[in-house]
Amino acid sequence: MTVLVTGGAGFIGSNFVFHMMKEHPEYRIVCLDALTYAGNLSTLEGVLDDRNFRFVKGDIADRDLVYSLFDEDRPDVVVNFAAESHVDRSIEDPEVFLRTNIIGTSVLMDASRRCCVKRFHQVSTDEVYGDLPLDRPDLFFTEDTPLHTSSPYSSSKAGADLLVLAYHRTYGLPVTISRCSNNYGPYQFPEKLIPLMIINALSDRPLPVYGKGENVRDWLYVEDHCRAIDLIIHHGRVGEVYNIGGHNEMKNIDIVRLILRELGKPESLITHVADRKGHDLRYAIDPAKMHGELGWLPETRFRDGIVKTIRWYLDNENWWKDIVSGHYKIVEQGLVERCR
Ligand code: NAD
Ligand code: TDX
Repeated sequence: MTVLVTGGAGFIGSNFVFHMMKEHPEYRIVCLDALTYAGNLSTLEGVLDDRNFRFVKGDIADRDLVYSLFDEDRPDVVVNFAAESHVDRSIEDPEVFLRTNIIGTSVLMDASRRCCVKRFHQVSTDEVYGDLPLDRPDLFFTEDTPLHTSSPYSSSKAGADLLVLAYHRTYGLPVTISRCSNNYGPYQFPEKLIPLMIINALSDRPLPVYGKGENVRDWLYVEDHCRAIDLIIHHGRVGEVYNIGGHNEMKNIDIVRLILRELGKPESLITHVADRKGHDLRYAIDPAKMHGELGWLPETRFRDGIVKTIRWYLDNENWWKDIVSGHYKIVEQGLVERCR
């Protein structure tokens, strides 16, 4: 079995590569990643020489490259993590989000049709449902919640989701989609809330909280997300959407305070800054379908996961310091050469 993992040099994709190589050592894993600012090949250094692993640097929207990769590697399953993933960047400059997240997904699906892949799995997000009000804790996103996006990022992900379902209906492509809540854990790029706050706190720099910090996210430890996708590609029903998340709702300000407490740093580092434009208020997933059909439940409670995550950033200073200094892009060329 050959699994093509796109975006495998990013946060969730790399954790998924490690998960699959551990759980399915007989599978061949091919990783296609453009190594944008968010891709870090050093993350995958430990598996680059594994004979069941291949890394290819390339853009999912590059049709010639994608077709020749499919012709060479004949993937059975495609799991598409590759995306522009940061909401704030999409507000500054939407275009690359449309190209990667929508056009890139369609190119991958065209290649998947040509090669008759057995499953095309699209990694989507709960942000396609828009947001929920803060004063209605009884409301959750289900798979039937209408798409109602707020940012260029979430709109591009919703556009991709619609295309994926259209390829299923029109061409019979065997697709599944997962819509997950906010992930946290090792190897998350330090532009996202949790790693940014940990790193700024460690460096005694201000912690920029948007607005009052009252916005709520439903946090999932990344390994729980990887386990869920593994289950969906093996046992999920073709044409279906699965919500992944697990009643771990937290206000941003409470997370920031918790991180400061764990690191023994003062709350005076918190700096309230201008709110994000169009800032979604609350995300909360109802994971009943994942649980009922596939027996999945999150295993890591937020309290344990955040402590593990903080410990990981403390123990892996070189990983994030290389990103902060830009050194990770200097060592990248040598690593890419090693993969040829
Ligand atoms: P990330 O930004 O850490 O990684 C994205 C990876 O995709 C990077 O390695 C990057 O180099 C690669 N990439 C970007 N454009 C590419 C292109 N054109 N061709 C090939 N590779 C390209 O993102 P992440 O947080 O790991 O998210 C992975 C996926 O999961 C995304 O599709 C995202 O929408 C989705 N998701 C993320 C979260 C979250 O909390 N991080 C939650 C739900 C869903
Ligand atoms: O500096 C910050 N200050 C702050 O208050 C940053 C970076 C964020 N925030 C707030 C905005 C959000 O309410 O923290 C919350 C989380 O922000 P992000 O880490 O940027 O995540 P979010 O916008 O919720 O989107 C994430 O979850 C869904 C991922 O980045 C997406 O890829 C995923 O689809």
